[in-house]
Amino acid sequence: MPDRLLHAIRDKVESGQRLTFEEGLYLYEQADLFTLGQLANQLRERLHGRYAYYNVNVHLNPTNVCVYRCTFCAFRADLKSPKGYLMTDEEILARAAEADARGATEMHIVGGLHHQMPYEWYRHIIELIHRHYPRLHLKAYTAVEWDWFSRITGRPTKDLLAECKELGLGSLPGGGAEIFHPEIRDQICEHKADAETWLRIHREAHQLGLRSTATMLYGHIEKPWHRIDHLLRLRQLQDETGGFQTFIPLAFHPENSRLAHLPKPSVVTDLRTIAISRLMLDNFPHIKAYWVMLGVKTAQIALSFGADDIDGTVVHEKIYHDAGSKEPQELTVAELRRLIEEAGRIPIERDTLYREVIRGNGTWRSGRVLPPAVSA
Ligand code: V47
Ligand code: SF4
Repeated sequence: MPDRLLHAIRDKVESGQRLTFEEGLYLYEQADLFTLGQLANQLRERLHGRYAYYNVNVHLNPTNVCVYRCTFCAFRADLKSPKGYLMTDEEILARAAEADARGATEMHIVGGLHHQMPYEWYRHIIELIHRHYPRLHLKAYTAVEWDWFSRITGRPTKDLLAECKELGLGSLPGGGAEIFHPEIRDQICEHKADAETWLRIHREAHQLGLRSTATMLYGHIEKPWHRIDHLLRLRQLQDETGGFQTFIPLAFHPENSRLAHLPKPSVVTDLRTIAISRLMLDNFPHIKAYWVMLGVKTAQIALSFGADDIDGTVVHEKIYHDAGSKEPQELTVAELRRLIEEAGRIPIERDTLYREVIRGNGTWRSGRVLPPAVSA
């Protein structure tokens, strides 16, 4: 029976048909890794040929103080903890200046939900950076943060998104999705935005013309069926709006978290998750192997298991390094390109909206939308 199922799945992938929940679960639990990888790679190459994308970006986490206590999080700090920090305007602008000087096209801004800072502070960060560095694309605040802003202001998230878009918000990052199913979500992050809220906020962003990404935190207490359920909820919203650009599976890093007793997901789980994401999310243009989280070596292999993007130079990464990541805090463009080429792929620099970045004379501009084979 399983062999027959695998043949049926192969036929469906080859003819561009959609996979079901049962087929996704079978791929997780029973399919042989190489066959799975080969199927995902086939779809990946149909969409992107031999290209693999990277970007020149910088992370900014304005505060790590957070009212929530997600069990997997090693980044957060209590209000009075010596580990807690809150960046000043000067520090934020210095980071933005550094990003601009490095030729970054994107600043990825996420952080804690500070007990005492009002929504206006988070809004001010967008306005401040955009006013001084209008070319930097600001990919800012997860749906969990937007939901928090709505809770503390009493204003609808759609209004807040629209207001910040006017001030320079460019798109939404995909964090905070974790695992949607309440059986797991209620155990790892019971108080923060639930699945319906997370999805509603991304729908609203898409309706406002903002693009976004989506994530899934895997390898902790969830089962494979929770992951498939998660992917199908994303696929459904993407059918409706088409606003997601990329899916990023995030491997759980246990160190220093309240789940430190759990093992890290294995490389086999990492590769299976990348491949299954590619196959199930047939309406997502891109699958990202985030090198900080997977490690550079697994990220390289992932480029042949369904992934077509490896994120960027990153710089100042905190969330994974607080959780024990031994990967470097940043990669240079030369290193990113080399690791893509070594994996047998052709590197292309993209901006946040997946347009080719053309550089020369110490400056850059965005060119054609990538990739030619996909209309995002
Ligand atoms: O939502 C927190 C995860 C996310 C841990 O949109 C952890 O392009 C593993 O979403 N082990 C934030 N994961 C990061 C994120 C992201 C990263 C890169 C690119 C993009 C994008 C988004 O990090 C959180 C949570 O799911 N996280 N703690 C941990 N110990
Ligand atoms: Fe706070 Fe985000 Fe950490 Fe949860 S994952 S505790 S919301 S910083």
